[in-house]
Amino acid sequence: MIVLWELEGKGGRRYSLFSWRTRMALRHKGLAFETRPVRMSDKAAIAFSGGGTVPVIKDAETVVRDSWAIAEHLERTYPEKPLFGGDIGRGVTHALNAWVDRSIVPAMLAVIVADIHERVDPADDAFFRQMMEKIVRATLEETRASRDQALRRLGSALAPLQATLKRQPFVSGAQPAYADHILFSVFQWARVMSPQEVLAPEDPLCAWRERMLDLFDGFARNVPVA
Ligand SMILES: N[C@@H](CCC(=O)N[C@@H](CS)C(=O)NCC(=O)O)C(=O)O
Repeated sequence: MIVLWELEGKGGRRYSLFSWRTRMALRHKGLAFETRPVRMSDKAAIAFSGGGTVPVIKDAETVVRDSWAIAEHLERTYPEKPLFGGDIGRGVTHALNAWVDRSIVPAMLAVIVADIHERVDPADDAFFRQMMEKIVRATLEETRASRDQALRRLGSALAPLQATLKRQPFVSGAQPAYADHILFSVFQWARVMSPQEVLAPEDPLCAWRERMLDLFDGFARNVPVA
């Protein structure tokens, strides 16, 4: 049985966006797993991994930290139901991973950071505020005041994906793969922690998000959300 360490917020919400990549990858491979909730400020709980971030998995005796390293481990160890589709697919998916992390994650964070703060474990309250205010270079209160602007910036950042999903049902083509799980993690993060709708109903990303929520018997749909 694989064990996954991930963040837990109020009401049992599992809100680590990077851990959602791992959750989806595990279900994609059809692998059973158990989860261990950790608090963001409790680095001791994951010190065994050699780092201070989640996701971390333990697969038999192997400990792997970092969502990309975990995806590579799963692909190597369980080649059935591919996440990448070969070396070229892995390379292109890695490029998408970097682009989503540098363009889409910060754009989404600016929209939802104050909502996330309201839903983190109370013991993480001060830690979360301090870390995020440094990252977004504004107070949480200021981010609320500039939300409309942040939503417009998010929409512009998503334009290449809107164009892609007008032509094909998934980022990876006809079927979902890890590239879809990478992008989906950002929307699931928002869904779990913020009541703010971030997509217009006519946006092709909206129908794609529904398709992703339907995967694996509604695995991502049926969790505590904002
Ligand atoms: N590149 C890492 C990023 C992981 C990451 O930043 N995780 C966040 C939670 S979503 C975390 O643990 N943050 C705690 C901290 O930075 O102190 C990955 O893909 O796993």
